[in-house]
Amino acid sequence: MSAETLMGCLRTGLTPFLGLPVALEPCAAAGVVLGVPCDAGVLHRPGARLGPWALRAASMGLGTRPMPQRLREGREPLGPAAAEGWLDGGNIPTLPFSLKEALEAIQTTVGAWAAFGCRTLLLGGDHAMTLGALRALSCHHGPLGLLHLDAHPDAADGAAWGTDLHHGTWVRQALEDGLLDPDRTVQAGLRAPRFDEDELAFLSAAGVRMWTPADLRDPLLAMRLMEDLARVGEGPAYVSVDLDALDPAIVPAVAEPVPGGLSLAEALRLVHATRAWARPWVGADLMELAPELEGGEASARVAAHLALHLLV
Ligand SMILES: [Mn+2]
Repeated sequence: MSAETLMGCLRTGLTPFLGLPVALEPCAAAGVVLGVPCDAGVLHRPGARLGPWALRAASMGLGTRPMPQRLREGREPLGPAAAEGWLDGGNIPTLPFSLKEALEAIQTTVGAWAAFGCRTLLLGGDHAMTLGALRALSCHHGPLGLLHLDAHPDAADGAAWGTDLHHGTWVRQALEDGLLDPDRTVQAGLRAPRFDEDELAFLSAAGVRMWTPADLRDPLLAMRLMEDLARVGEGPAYVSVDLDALDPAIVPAVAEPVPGGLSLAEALRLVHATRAWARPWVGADLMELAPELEGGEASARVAAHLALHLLV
């Protein structure tokens, strides 16, 4: 965000994400940021419906060029600005009462922007909402590769709650419906205790690569993870970030915090690896920020920084 843009935001009182120009009707652009103010899929601690406002507020006044990881004798100039040519498309009009209708609205809106060649970044919203974007983008691009950062594998079936639509099921749904290419699907940050082995068995059988935070700290395993990650980008790909992938010490305001998560540096290492992909990701999201829970503002700031690095 330039100083001029910041002044403009202060003057109008409006806070588009990173100060981007606002365009509520789909049109041609490099990409579009869309809020998803719905958490109808949350099991325990709701509040992610307010995520888009917190994420936009946390992006106020951020510079547009993330610092490089190293500054070597002035030879490491700042890279290109993040979100160059992007728009803030406002929030997708999701009804707060119906998960099914919310998913339809997301699919329609994301599909309309994708038809103009726009990449999309969703600001969640709970993680069930990702399914709407995957439905829309797989229509345009075919089965998608997936980099999925999360404490949970999100591959439950309908058995536990009597419905296969909630924020813990979307990966299974997407795989079963052929929206994802399982050979190019990688999950990292997994660590939540399990009730049973069902989800992991399903994902293993599908061929999904699953990695824990501890794996990232083992040089050999981290190298294999990076090889898996490189394969994700061999075709059109999606990057989905459940903010609970990060450690609750830095991101406590999520529905299901699990201790022992990724540091920001570790999450950024994974995000930076996507820049080596042959083509940029076609869609991404930052999900599950529930800003009314304890630590909301600090959590939102971490999320805004992640977004900045994603958008370079
Ligand atoms: Mn999730």
